[in-house]
Amino acid sequence: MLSNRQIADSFDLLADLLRLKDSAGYRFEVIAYQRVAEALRELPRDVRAIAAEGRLQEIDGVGKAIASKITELLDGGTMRLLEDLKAEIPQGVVDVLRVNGVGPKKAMLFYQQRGITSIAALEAAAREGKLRDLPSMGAKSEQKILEGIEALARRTTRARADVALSAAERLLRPLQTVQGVLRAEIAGSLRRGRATIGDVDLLIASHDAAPIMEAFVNHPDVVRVLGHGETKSSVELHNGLQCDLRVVPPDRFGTALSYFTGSQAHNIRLRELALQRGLSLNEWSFSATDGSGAEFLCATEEEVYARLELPYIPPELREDRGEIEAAQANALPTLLEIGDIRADLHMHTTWSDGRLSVREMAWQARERGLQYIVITDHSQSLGVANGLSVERLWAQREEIQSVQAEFGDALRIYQGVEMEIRADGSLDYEDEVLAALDVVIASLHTALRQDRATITARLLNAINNPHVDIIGHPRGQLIPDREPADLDMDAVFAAALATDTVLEINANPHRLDLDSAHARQALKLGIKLAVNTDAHSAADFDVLPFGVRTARRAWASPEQVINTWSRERFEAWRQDAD
Ligand code: DGT
Ligand code: CA
Ligand code: CA
Ligand code: ZN
Repeated sequence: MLSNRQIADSFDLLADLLRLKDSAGYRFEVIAYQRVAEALRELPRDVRAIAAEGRLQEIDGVGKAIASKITELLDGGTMRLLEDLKAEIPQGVVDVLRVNGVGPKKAMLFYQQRGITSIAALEAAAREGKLRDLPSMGAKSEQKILEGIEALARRTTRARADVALSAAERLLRPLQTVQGVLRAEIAGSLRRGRATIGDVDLLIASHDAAPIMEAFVNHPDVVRVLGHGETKSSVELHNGLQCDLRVVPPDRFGTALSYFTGSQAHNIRLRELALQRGLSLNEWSFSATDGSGAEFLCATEEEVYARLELPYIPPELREDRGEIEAAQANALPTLLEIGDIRADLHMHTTWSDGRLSVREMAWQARERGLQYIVITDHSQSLGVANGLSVERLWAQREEIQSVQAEFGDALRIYQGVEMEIRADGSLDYEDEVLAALDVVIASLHTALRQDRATITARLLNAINNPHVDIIGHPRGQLIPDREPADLDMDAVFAAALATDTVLEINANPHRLDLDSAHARQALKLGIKLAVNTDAHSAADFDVLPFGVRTARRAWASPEQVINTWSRERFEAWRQDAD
Protein backbone atom coordinates (compact mmCIF):
# COMPACT_ATOMS: atom_id res chain seq x y z
CA MET A 1 0.00 0.00 0.00
CA LEU A 2 1.51 3.31 -1.05
CA SER A 3 1.88 6.09 1.50
CA ASN A 4 1.28 9.76 0.72
CA ARG A 5 5.02 10.14 0.65
CA GLN A 6 5.51 7.37 -1.90
CA ILE A 7 2.80 8.76 -4.14
CA ALA A 8 4.45 12.17 -3.89
CA ASP A 9 7.76 10.55 -4.82
CA SER A 10 6.14 9.01 -7.90
CA PHE A 11 4.98 12.42 -9.09
CA ASP A 12 8.40 13.91 -8.48
CA LEU A 13 9.95 11.09 -10.45
CA LEU A 14 7.44 11.61 -13.21
CA ALA A 15 8.30 15.32 -13.33
CA ASP A 16 12.03 14.59 -13.41
CA LEU A 17 11.73 12.02 -16.18
CA LEU A 18 9.71 14.47 -18.25
CA ARG A 19 12.31 17.16 -17.65
CA LEU A 20 14.95 14.77 -18.91
CA LYS A 21 12.93 13.81 -21.95
CA ASP A 22 12.20 17.38 -23.02
CA SER A 23 12.42 20.07 -20.37
CA ALA A 24 11.00 22.86 -22.51
CA GLY A 25 8.29 20.76 -24.09
CA TYR A 26 6.86 19.52 -20.80
CA ARG A 27 7.43 22.53 -18.64
CA PHE A 28 3.79 22.94 -17.59
CA GLU A 29 3.37 19.26 -16.79
CA VAL A 30 6.58 19.32 -14.78
CA ILE A 31 5.39 22.22 -12.65
CA ALA A 32 1.98 20.63 -12.18
CA TYR A 33 3.42 17.29 -11.04
CA GLN A 34 5.91 18.92 -8.70
CA ARG A 35 3.17 21.00 -7.18
CA VAL A 36 1.06 17.92 -6.57
CA ALA A 37 4.01 16.10 -5.04
CA GLU A 38 4.48 18.98 -2.62
CA ALA A 39 0.79 19.10 -1.76
CA LEU A 40 0.73 15.35 -1.15
CA ARG A 41 3.72 15.53 1.18
CA GLU A 42 2.01 18.24 3.17
CA LEU A 43 -1.31 16.44 3.21
CA PRO A 44 -2.35 15.85 6.79
CA ARG A 45 -4.66 12.94 5.93
CA ASP A 46 -4.15 9.64 4.15
CA VAL A 47 -4.73 10.29 0.47
CA ARG A 48 -6.49 6.92 0.27
CA ALA A 49 -9.18 8.20 2.60
CA ILE A 50 -9.61 11.35 0.56
CA ALA A 51 -9.86 9.25 -2.60
CA ALA A 52 -12.48 7.06 -0.94
CA GLU A 53 -14.54 10.18 -0.24
CA GLY A 54 -14.21 11.18 -3.89
CA ARG A 55 -12.49 14.41 -2.88
CA LEU A 56 -9.11 14.09 -4.57
CA GLN A 57 -9.73 17.19 -6.65
CA GLU A 58 -9.90 19.29 -3.51
CA ILE A 59 -6.18 18.71 -3.02
CA ASP A 60 -4.12 21.66 -4.09
CA GLY A 61 -3.18 21.33 -7.76
CA VAL A 62 -5.18 18.18 -8.40
CA GLY A 63 -7.47 18.25 -11.43
CA LYS A 64 -9.20 15.44 -13.24
CA ALA A 65 -6.10 14.09 -15.01
CA ILE A 66 -3.94 14.04 -11.91
CA ALA A 67 -6.73 12.60 -9.79
CA SER A 68 -6.93 9.66 -12.18
CA LYS A 69 -3.16 9.19 -11.92
CA ILE A 70 -3.42 9.11 -8.14
CA THR A 71 -6.18 6.53 -8.41
CA GLU A 72 -4.01 4.49 -10.77
CA LEU A 73 -1.22 4.56 -8.18
CA LEU A 74 -3.55 3.69 -5.31
CA ASP A 75 -5.07 0.79 -7.21
CA GLY A 76 -2.06 -0.71 -8.92
CA GLY A 77 1.00 0.70 -7.17
CA THR A 78 2.20 2.42 -10.32
CA MET A 79 1.03 4.40 -13.33
CA ARG A 80 1.30 3.74 -17.00
CA LEU A 81 2.98 6.99 -18.00
CA LEU A 82 5.64 6.53 -15.35
CA GLU A 83 6.38 2.98 -16.42
CA ASP A 84 6.72 4.06 -20.06
CA LEU A 85 9.16 6.79 -19.13
CA LYS A 86 11.16 4.51 -16.88
CA ALA A 87 11.59 2.15 -19.81
CA GLU A 88 12.99 5.04 -21.86
CA ILE A 89 15.35 6.66 -19.33
CA PRO A 90 17.17 4.82 -16.51
CA GLN A 91 16.14 6.08 -13.06
CA GLY A 92 19.77 6.66 -12.15
CA VAL A 93 19.82 9.61 -14.53
CA VAL A 94 17.24 11.25 -12.25
CA ASP A 95 19.66 10.92 -9.32
CA VAL A 96 22.26 12.79 -11.34
CA LEU A 97 19.79 15.69 -11.56
CA ARG A 98 20.03 16.14 -7.80
CA VAL A 99 23.60 17.36 -8.15
CA ASN A 100 23.67 21.13 -7.97
CA GLY A 101 24.55 22.58 -11.36
CA VAL A 102 23.47 19.56 -13.36
CA GLY A 103 20.29 20.28 -15.30
CA PRO A 104 18.31 17.93 -17.54
CA LYS A 105 20.35 18.72 -20.66
CA LYS A 106 23.66 17.89 -18.99
CA ALA A 107 22.29 14.81 -17.28
CA MET A 108 21.09 13.45 -20.62
CA LEU A 109 24.37 14.40 -22.26
CA PHE A 110 26.33 12.48 -19.61
CA TYR A 111 23.98 9.53 -20.03
CA GLN A 112 24.00 9.42 -23.82
CA GLN A 113 27.68 10.24 -24.36
CA ARG A 114 29.29 8.64 -21.33
CA GLY A 115 26.72 6.10 -20.15
CA ILE A 116 26.43 7.75 -16.72
CA THR A 117 23.44 6.46 -14.76
CA SER A 118 24.44 7.16 -11.14
CA ILE A 119 26.03 9.81 -8.98
CA ALA A 120 28.93 7.46 -8.26
CA ALA A 121 29.59 7.08 -11.99
CA LEU A 122 29.34 10.85 -12.44
CA GLU A 123 31.84 11.42 -9.64
CA ALA A 124 34.29 8.92 -11.11
CA ALA A 125 34.00 10.45 -14.59
CA ALA A 126 34.54 13.98 -13.24
CA ARG A 127 37.57 12.87 -11.23
CA GLU A 128 39.09 11.13 -14.21
CA GLY A 129 38.55 14.17 -16.44
CA LYS A 130 36.19 12.32 -18.75
CA LEU A 131 33.57 15.04 -18.93
CA ARG A 132 35.64 18.08 -19.93
CA ASP A 133 35.58 17.32 -23.65
CA LEU A 134 31.80 17.26 -23.85
CA PRO A 135 30.02 20.28 -25.36
CA SER A 136 30.01 23.34 -23.03
CA MET A 137 32.00 21.48 -20.39
CA GLY A 138 35.55 21.98 -19.12
CA ALA A 139 37.91 21.26 -16.24
CA LYS A 140 36.20 23.95 -14.20
CA SER A 141 32.73 22.48 -14.70
CA GLU A 142 34.08 19.07 -13.62
CA GLN A 143 35.26 20.70 -10.40
CA LYS A 144 31.83 22.28 -9.92
CA ILE A 145 30.20 18.90 -10.31
CA LEU A 146 32.47 17.38 -7.67
CA GLU A 147 31.60 20.20 -5.30
CA GLY A 148 27.93 19.66 -6.04
CA ILE A 149 28.25 15.97 -5.20
CA GLU A 150 29.91 16.80 -1.88
CA ALA A 151 27.18 19.27 -1.00
CA LEU A 152 24.54 16.70 -1.84
CA ALA A 153 26.12 14.17 0.50
CA ARG A 154 26.10 16.75 3.28
CA ARG A 155 22.46 17.55 2.61
CA THR A 156 21.03 14.08 2.52
CA THR A 157 22.84 12.21 5.25
CA ARG A 158 21.60 14.20 8.23
CA ALA A 159 18.74 12.83 10.31
CA ARG A 160 15.86 14.70 11.90
CA ALA A 161 16.34 15.42 15.59
CA ASP A 162 13.38 13.30 16.73
CA VAL A 163 14.60 10.31 14.73
CA ALA A 164 18.09 10.67 16.21
CA LEU A 165 16.77 11.22 19.73
CA SER A 166 14.58 8.16 19.81
CA ALA A 167 17.42 6.09 18.32
CA ALA A 168 19.77 7.41 21.02
CA GLU A 169 17.31 6.70 23.80
CA ARG A 170 16.68 3.17 22.57
CA LEU A 171 20.41 2.49 22.44
CA LEU A 172 21.07 3.95 25.88
CA ARG A 173 18.28 2.15 27.70
CA PRO A 174 19.87 -1.33 27.92
CA LEU A 175 23.35 0.19 28.40
CA GLN A 176 22.24 2.05 31.50
CA THR A 177 21.61 -1.24 33.25
CA VAL A 178 25.06 -2.71 32.52
CA GLN A 179 26.97 -3.22 35.75
CA GLY A 180 29.33 -0.38 36.59
CA VAL A 181 27.65 2.31 34.47
CA LEU A 182 27.59 5.54 36.45
CA ARG A 183 26.45 8.04 33.85
CA ALA A 184 25.15 7.70 30.32
CA GLU A 185 24.64 10.84 28.25
CA ILE A 186 23.88 11.98 24.75
CA ALA A 187 26.60 14.30 23.39
CA GLY A 188 27.28 15.88 19.98
CA SER A 189 24.85 17.94 17.93
CA LEU A 190 21.88 16.12 19.42
CA ARG A 191 22.75 17.47 22.87
CA ARG A 192 23.25 20.92 21.41
CA GLY A 193 19.69 20.77 20.10
CA ARG A 194 20.37 21.00 16.40
CA ALA A 195 17.45 20.40 14.04
CA THR A 196 19.40 17.81 12.04
CA ILE A 197 21.98 15.34 13.24
CA GLY A 198 24.94 13.90 11.35
CA ASP A 199 25.56 11.05 13.76
CA VAL A 200 24.60 10.25 17.33
CA ASP A 201 27.33 10.53 19.97
CA LEU A 202 26.92 8.71 23.27
CA LEU A 203 29.15 8.87 26.31
CA ILE A 204 29.23 6.57 29.31
CA ALA A 205 31.13 6.83 32.58
CA SER A 206 32.41 3.49 33.85
CA HIS A 207 35.61 1.78 34.95
CA ASP A 208 34.77 -1.30 32.93
CA ALA A 209 34.17 -0.62 29.23
CA ALA A 210 34.19 -4.16 27.83
CA PRO A 211 30.66 -5.28 28.80
CA ILE A 212 29.26 -1.94 27.63
CA MET A 213 30.94 -2.24 24.24
CA GLU A 214 29.65 -5.80 23.98
CA ALA A 215 26.05 -4.79 24.74
CA PHE A 216 26.26 -1.84 22.36
CA VAL A 217 27.43 -3.70 19.24
CA ASN A 218 24.86 -6.44 19.92
CA HIS A 219 21.93 -4.07 20.34
CA PRO A 220 18.95 -5.24 18.24
CA ASP A 221 18.78 -1.90 16.40
CA VAL A 222 22.29 -2.36 15.02
CA VAL A 223 22.64 -3.62 11.45
CA ARG A 224 26.36 -3.16 11.02
CA VAL A 225 29.32 -2.71 13.35
CA LEU A 226 31.63 -0.10 11.88
CA GLY A 227 34.19 -0.27 14.66
CA HIS A 228 34.52 -2.23 17.89
CA GLY A 229 37.32 -0.99 20.13
CA GLU A 230 38.12 -1.23 23.81
CA THR A 231 36.51 2.06 24.79
CA LYS A 232 35.04 3.30 21.52
CA SER A 233 32.66 1.67 19.05
CA SER A 234 30.64 2.79 16.06
CA VAL A 235 27.55 1.18 14.64
CA GLU A 236 25.01 1.69 11.91
CA LEU A 237 21.30 1.33 12.73
CA HIS A 238 18.37 0.03 10.69
CA ASN A 239 17.43 3.53 9.63
CA GLY A 240 20.92 4.28 8.30
CA LEU A 241 21.87 6.41 11.29
CA GLN A 242 25.39 6.10 12.63
CA CYS A 243 26.14 6.10 16.31
CA ASP A 244 29.43 6.46 18.20
CA LEU A 245 29.83 5.37 21.80
CA ARG A 246 32.75 6.11 24.08
CA VAL A 247 33.34 4.93 27.60
CA VAL A 248 35.52 7.00 29.93
CA PRO A 249 36.44 6.72 33.60
CA PRO A 250 34.06 8.76 35.78
CA ASP A 251 36.75 11.18 36.97
CA ARG A 252 37.34 12.19 33.33
CA PHE A 253 33.69 12.39 32.35
CA GLY A 254 33.54 16.22 32.38
CA THR A 255 36.32 16.81 29.85
CA ALA A 256 35.00 13.99 27.67
CA LEU A 257 31.41 15.24 27.71
CA SER A 258 32.56 18.76 26.97
CA TYR A 259 34.74 17.59 24.09
CA PHE A 260 32.18 15.28 22.49
CA THR A 261 29.35 17.75 22.90
CA GLY A 262 31.25 20.28 20.80
CA SER A 263 30.72 22.11 18.69
CA GLN A 264 34.12 21.83 17.20
CA ALA A 265 34.27 25.62 16.94
CA HIS A 266 33.38 25.98 20.62
CA ASN A 267 36.02 23.37 21.56
CA ILE A 268 38.68 25.26 19.67
CA ARG A 269 37.90 28.40 21.65
CA LEU A 270 38.06 26.48 24.93
CA ARG A 271 41.44 25.08 23.94
CA GLU A 272 42.75 28.57 23.20
CA LEU A 273 41.58 29.77 26.59
CA ALA A 274 43.30 26.80 28.20
CA LEU A 275 46.55 27.55 26.37
CA GLN A 276 46.46 31.13 27.64
CA ARG A 277 46.48 29.58 31.11
CA GLY A 278 49.40 27.27 30.38
CA LEU A 279 47.17 24.25 29.91
CA SER A 280 46.43 21.97 27.05
CA LEU A 281 42.87 20.64 26.92
CA ASN A 282 41.59 17.51 25.26
CA GLU A 283 38.84 14.95 25.87
CA TRP A 284 40.98 13.26 28.47
CA SER A 285 42.05 16.13 30.77
CA PHE A 286 43.79 19.45 31.18
CA SER A 287 47.56 19.08 31.29
CA ALA A 288 50.27 21.63 32.03
CA THR A 289 52.26 22.82 29.01
CA ASP A 290 55.35 23.62 31.13
CA GLY A 291 56.59 20.04 31.02
CA SER A 292 55.81 19.47 34.70
CA GLY A 293 53.48 16.64 33.77
CA ALA A 294 50.73 18.06 35.97
CA GLU A 295 47.28 16.82 34.94
CA PHE A 296 43.89 18.12 36.05
CA LEU A 297 40.87 15.88 35.71
CA CYS A 298 37.27 17.08 35.53
CA ALA A 299 34.39 14.81 36.45
CA THR A 300 31.86 17.44 35.43
CA GLU A 301 31.58 20.10 32.74
CA GLU A 302 31.19 22.75 35.44
CA GLU A 303 34.76 21.98 36.50
CA VAL A 304 35.96 22.33 32.89
CA TYR A 305 34.45 25.79 32.58
CA ALA A 306 35.55 26.78 36.09
CA ARG A 307 39.18 26.03 35.23
CA LEU A 308 38.79 28.43 32.31
CA GLU A 309 37.22 30.96 34.70
CA LEU A 310 33.90 30.72 32.92
CA PRO A 311 30.38 30.05 34.15
CA TYR A 312 28.71 26.90 32.81
CA ILE A 313 27.63 27.38 29.20
CA PRO A 314 24.46 25.49 28.18
CA PRO A 315 25.03 23.05 25.28
CA GLU A 316 22.59 24.87 22.97
CA LEU A 317 24.85 27.92 22.99
CA ARG A 318 28.08 26.11 22.22
CA GLU A 319 28.59 27.17 18.62
CA ASP A 320 31.17 29.94 19.00
CA ARG A 321 28.54 32.51 18.19
CA GLY A 322 29.36 34.87 21.01
CA GLU A 323 28.76 32.56 23.97
CA ILE A 324 32.41 32.63 25.09
CA GLU A 325 32.48 36.43 25.13
CA ALA A 326 29.10 36.55 26.88
CA ALA A 327 30.31 34.05 29.47
CA GLN A 328 33.47 36.10 30.07
CA ALA A 329 31.37 39.20 30.58
CA ASN A 330 29.00 37.27 32.81
CA ALA A 331 26.28 38.15 30.36
CA LEU A 332 24.93 34.77 29.28
CA PRO A 333 21.18 34.94 28.69
CA THR A 334 18.74 33.35 31.10
CA LEU A 335 17.51 30.74 28.66
CA LEU A 336 13.93 29.64 28.19
CA GLU A 337 13.14 26.37 29.91
CA ILE A 338 10.39 23.92 29.24
CA GLY A 339 8.88 24.70 32.63
CA ASP A 340 8.47 28.36 31.62
CA ILE A 341 5.91 27.45 28.97
CA ARG A 342 2.41 28.16 30.26
CA ALA A 343 0.43 27.99 27.06
CA ASP A 344 0.19 26.51 23.60
CA LEU A 345 -1.15 28.89 21.00
CA HIS A 346 -1.46 26.58 18.00
CA MET A 347 -3.39 23.33 17.84
CA HIS A 348 -5.98 21.54 15.74
CA THR A 349 -9.11 19.57 16.55
CA THR A 350 -11.57 17.37 14.68
CA TRP A 351 -13.14 20.60 13.44
CA SER A 352 -10.38 20.56 10.80
CA ASP A 353 -7.65 17.91 10.54
CA GLY A 354 -6.93 17.15 14.20
CA ARG A 355 -7.64 13.80 15.80
CA LEU A 356 -9.21 14.98 19.06
CA SER A 357 -12.21 17.12 19.95
CA VAL A 358 -11.91 20.53 21.59
CA ARG A 359 -12.72 18.91 24.92
CA GLU A 360 -10.10 16.19 24.51
CA MET A 361 -7.42 18.68 23.50
CA ALA A 362 -8.31 20.79 26.52
CA TRP A 363 -7.89 17.76 28.77
CA GLN A 364 -4.55 16.95 27.24
CA ALA A 365 -3.37 20.51 27.69
CA ARG A 366 -4.53 20.64 31.26
CA GLU A 367 -2.90 17.31 32.06
CA ARG A 368 0.36 18.77 30.81
CA GLY A 369 0.02 21.69 33.15
CA LEU A 370 -0.85 24.36 30.58
CA GLN A 371 -2.82 27.35 31.84
CA TYR A 372 -4.31 28.52 28.57
CA ILE A 373 -4.56 27.30 24.99
CA VAL A 374 -5.71 28.61 21.66
CA ILE A 375 -7.67 26.33 19.33
CA THR A 376 -6.48 27.17 15.83
CA ASP A 377 -8.13 25.01 13.22
CA HIS A 378 -7.52 25.52 9.53
CA SER A 379 -9.46 28.12 7.57
CA GLN A 380 -11.86 27.58 4.70
CA SER A 381 -9.62 27.51 1.65
CA LEU A 382 -7.55 24.60 2.99
CA GLY A 383 -10.19 22.16 1.77
CA VAL A 384 -8.03 19.06 2.16
CA ALA A 385 -7.59 19.82 5.84
CA ASN A 386 -11.33 20.33 6.23
CA GLY A 387 -10.89 24.08 6.78
CA LEU A 388 -13.65 25.97 8.55
CA SER A 389 -16.25 28.03 6.74
CA VAL A 390 -17.32 31.12 8.65
CA GLU A 391 -20.48 29.33 9.64
CA ARG A 392 -18.59 26.39 11.08
CA LEU A 393 -16.22 28.79 12.81
CA TRP A 394 -19.14 30.24 14.76
CA ALA A 395 -20.48 26.79 15.53
CA GLN A 396 -17.06 25.89 16.87
CA ARG A 397 -17.15 28.99 19.05
CA GLU A 398 -20.22 27.68 20.82
CA GLU A 399 -18.52 24.38 21.49
CA ILE A 400 -15.43 26.12 22.83
CA GLN A 401 -17.60 28.21 25.13
CA SER A 402 -19.31 25.16 26.52
CA VAL A 403 -16.02 23.34 27.08
CA GLN A 404 -14.68 26.49 28.69
CA ALA A 405 -17.60 26.44 31.09
CA GLU A 406 -16.66 22.90 32.13
CA PHE A 407 -13.06 23.82 32.79
CA GLY A 408 -13.69 27.09 34.57
CA ASP A 409 -10.53 28.62 35.98
CA ALA A 410 -8.47 25.46 35.47
CA LEU A 411 -7.79 26.24 31.83
CA ARG A 412 -8.62 29.19 29.63
CA ILE A 413 -9.51 28.18 26.06
CA TYR A 414 -9.34 30.84 23.41
CA GLN A 415 -10.70 30.61 19.91
CA GLY A 416 -8.20 31.30 17.19
CA VAL A 417 -7.65 30.12 13.69
CA GLU A 418 -4.75 29.10 11.51
CA MET A 419 -5.67 31.19 8.54
CA GLU A 420 -4.44 30.48 5.03
CA ILE A 421 -2.54 33.17 3.24
CA ARG A 422 -3.86 32.34 -0.21
CA ALA A 423 -1.63 31.98 -3.25
CA ASP A 424 -2.66 35.44 -4.48
CA GLY A 425 -1.76 36.96 -1.11
CA SER A 426 -5.31 37.56 0.03
CA LEU A 427 -6.45 36.35 3.45
CA ASP A 428 -8.96 33.62 3.97
CA TYR A 429 -11.53 35.53 6.06
CA GLU A 430 -12.93 39.04 6.02
CA ASP A 431 -11.59 41.48 8.59
CA GLU A 432 -14.76 41.43 10.66
CA VAL A 433 -14.44 37.66 11.08
CA LEU A 434 -10.80 38.01 12.13
CA ALA A 435 -11.68 40.78 14.55
CA ALA A 436 -14.11 38.49 16.33
CA LEU A 437 -11.49 35.82 16.99
CA ASP A 438 -9.26 35.82 20.07
CA VAL A 439 -6.03 35.02 18.20
CA VAL A 440 -5.23 34.85 14.50
CA ILE A 441 -2.31 32.81 13.22
CA ALA A 442 -1.60 33.30 9.53
CA SER A 443 0.32 30.62 7.67
CA LEU A 444 1.57 29.76 4.22
CA HIS A 445 0.76 26.19 3.17
CA THR A 446 0.39 26.48 -0.59
CA ALA A 447 2.41 27.77 -3.55
CA LEU A 448 5.56 27.86 -1.45
CA ARG A 449 7.83 27.94 -4.50
CA GLN A 450 6.73 31.37 -5.68
CA ASP A 451 9.51 33.80 -6.48
CA ARG A 452 10.93 35.93 -3.72
CA ALA A 453 9.04 39.12 -4.50
CA THR A 454 5.68 37.36 -4.79
CA ILE A 455 5.90 35.18 -1.72
CA THR A 456 7.40 37.94 0.43
CA ALA A 457 4.61 40.31 -0.56
CA ARG A 458 2.13 37.60 0.33
CA LEU A 459 3.52 37.15 3.83
CA LEU A 460 3.84 40.91 4.36
CA ASN A 461 0.20 41.32 3.48
CA ALA A 462 -0.68 39.00 6.34
CA ILE A 463 1.75 40.60 8.80
CA ASN A 464 0.39 44.03 8.01
CA ASN A 465 -3.20 43.03 8.64
CA PRO A 466 -4.02 44.45 12.08
CA HIS A 467 -5.93 41.31 13.09
CA VAL A 468 -3.08 38.89 12.43
CA ASP A 469 -1.29 38.17 15.71
CA ILE A 470 1.14 35.37 14.88
CA ILE A 471 2.80 34.01 11.76
CA GLY A 472 2.82 30.19 11.88
CA HIS A 473 5.95 28.29 10.73
CA PRO A 474 7.08 31.39 8.81
CA ARG A 475 9.58 29.92 6.34
CA GLY A 476 7.64 26.81 5.33
CA GLN A 477 10.55 24.40 5.53
CA LEU A 478 10.11 20.68 6.04
CA ILE A 479 13.01 18.71 7.46
CA PRO A 480 14.86 17.15 5.78
CA ASP A 481 13.50 17.49 2.30
CA ARG A 482 11.81 20.80 1.73
CA GLU A 483 13.87 23.94 1.56
CA PRO A 484 12.32 27.03 3.09
CA ALA A 485 10.39 29.42 0.88
CA ASP A 486 12.49 32.09 -0.79
CA LEU A 487 11.41 34.89 1.56
CA ASP A 488 13.10 38.24 2.08
CA MET A 489 13.45 37.70 5.82
CA ASP A 490 14.75 41.22 6.46
CA ALA A 491 11.50 42.60 5.11
CA VAL A 492 9.51 40.05 7.11
CA PHE A 493 11.32 41.00 10.31
CA ALA A 494 10.90 44.72 9.70
CA ALA A 495 7.16 44.30 9.21
CA ALA A 496 6.78 41.97 12.21
CA LEU A 497 8.56 44.47 14.41
CA ALA A 498 6.56 47.43 13.15
CA THR A 499 3.23 45.67 13.67
CA ASP A 500 4.07 43.74 16.87
CA THR A 501 3.38 40.49 15.04
CA VAL A 502 4.75 37.44 16.80
CA LEU A 503 6.74 34.86 14.85
CA GLU A 504 6.33 31.20 15.67
CA ILE A 505 8.92 28.58 16.39
CA ASN A 506 6.89 25.59 15.33
CA ALA A 507 8.14 22.85 17.65
CA ASN A 508 7.33 19.95 15.37
CA PRO A 509 10.69 18.34 14.50
CA HIS A 510 9.58 18.17 10.87
CA ARG A 511 9.43 21.95 10.90
CA LEU A 512 11.46 23.70 13.63
CA ASP A 513 10.53 26.87 11.85
CA LEU A 514 11.70 29.56 12.53
CA ASP A 515 15.06 27.87 12.69
CA SER A 516 17.39 28.94 15.48
CA ALA A 517 19.47 31.29 13.33
CA HIS A 518 16.47 33.29 12.11
CA ALA A 519 14.84 33.19 15.51
CA ARG A 520 17.97 34.66 17.04
CA GLN A 521 18.03 37.42 14.46
CA ALA A 522 14.37 38.16 15.16
CA LEU A 523 15.00 38.35 18.90
CA LYS A 524 17.94 40.69 18.42
CA LEU A 525 15.63 43.03 16.55
CA GLY A 526 13.11 42.93 19.39
CA ILE A 527 10.53 40.67 17.79
CA LYS A 528 8.65 38.32 20.09
CA LEU A 529 8.36 34.60 19.52
CA ALA A 530 5.84 31.91 20.35
CA VAL A 531 6.91 28.27 20.76
CA ASN A 532 3.92 26.18 19.68
CA THR A 533 3.35 22.49 19.11
CA ASP A 534 0.79 22.74 16.29
CA ALA A 535 -0.61 19.58 17.86
CA HIS A 536 -2.99 17.46 15.78
CA SER A 537 -3.13 14.67 18.39
CA ALA A 538 -2.32 14.01 22.03
CA ALA A 539 1.15 12.69 21.21
CA ASP A 540 1.94 15.86 19.28
CA PHE A 541 2.08 17.86 22.51
CA ASP A 542 5.31 16.00 23.23
CA VAL A 543 7.21 17.80 20.48
CA LEU A 544 7.49 20.88 22.70
CA PRO A 545 11.09 20.15 23.86
CA PHE A 546 12.31 20.37 20.26
CA GLY A 547 10.85 23.85 19.98
CA VAL A 548 12.26 24.90 23.34
CA ARG A 549 15.73 23.70 22.35
CA THR A 550 15.48 25.62 19.09
CA ALA A 551 14.50 28.73 21.06
CA ARG A 552 17.45 28.18 23.42
CA ARG A 553 19.77 27.93 20.42
CA ALA A 554 18.33 31.32 19.46
CA TRP A 555 19.33 32.64 22.93
CA ALA A 556 15.68 33.17 23.86
CA SER A 557 14.83 34.17 27.39
CA PRO A 558 11.36 33.40 28.79
CA GLU A 559 10.36 37.04 28.61
CA GLN A 560 10.73 37.04 24.81
CA VAL A 561 8.41 34.07 24.30
CA ILE A 562 4.80 35.09 24.69
CA ASN A 563 3.44 31.73 25.75
CA THR A 564 5.45 31.95 28.95
CA TRP A 565 3.36 34.96 29.91
CA SER A 566 0.65 34.93 32.52
CA ARG A 567 -2.91 34.79 31.26
CA GLU A 568 -3.44 38.41 32.27
CA ARG A 569 -0.41 39.64 30.39
CA PHE A 570 -1.32 37.57 27.36
CA GLU A 571 -4.82 39.03 27.35
CA ALA A 572 -3.51 42.55 27.63
CA TRP A 573 -1.19 41.96 24.68
CA ARG A 574 -4.05 40.53 22.64
CA GLN A 575 -6.24 43.51 23.29
CA ASP A 576 -3.48 45.91 22.35
CA ALA A 577 -3.02 43.98 19.17
CA ASP A 578 -6.66 44.20 18.07
P1 DGT B 1 27.00 16.17 13.53
O1 DGT B 1 27.31 14.79 13.98
O2 DGT B 1 27.53 16.48 12.19
O3 DGT B 1 25.56 16.51 13.65
O4 DGT B 1 27.75 17.20 14.52
P2 DGT B 1 28.56 16.91 15.85
O5 DGT B 1 28.84 18.22 16.46
O6 DGT B 1 27.87 15.89 16.67
O7 DGT B 1 29.96 16.38 15.29
P3 DGT B 1 30.70 14.97 15.43
O8 DGT B 1 29.78 13.84 15.64
O9 DGT B 1 31.60 14.89 14.24
O10 DGT B 1 31.63 15.15 16.70
C1 DGT B 1 31.09 15.27 17.99
C2 DGT B 1 31.86 16.31 18.73
O11 DGT B 1 33.22 15.88 18.91
C3 DGT B 1 31.97 17.62 17.99
O12 DGT B 1 30.86 18.43 18.22
C4 DGT B 1 33.23 18.19 18.59
C5 DGT B 1 34.07 16.99 18.85
N1 DGT B 1 35.04 16.82 17.76
C6 DGT B 1 35.01 15.89 16.81
N2 DGT B 1 36.06 16.04 15.98
C7 DGT B 1 36.76 17.10 16.43
C8 DGT B 1 37.95 17.76 16.00
O13 DGT B 1 38.59 17.39 15.03
N3 DGT B 1 38.36 18.84 16.73
C9 DGT B 1 37.67 19.27 17.81
N4 DGT B 1 38.08 20.34 18.47
N5 DGT B 1 36.54 18.69 18.23
C10 DGT B 1 36.10 17.61 17.55
CA1 CA C 1 27.44 13.76 16.00
CA1 CA D 1 30.32 11.42 15.95
ZN1 ZN E 1 -1.25 24.18 12.26
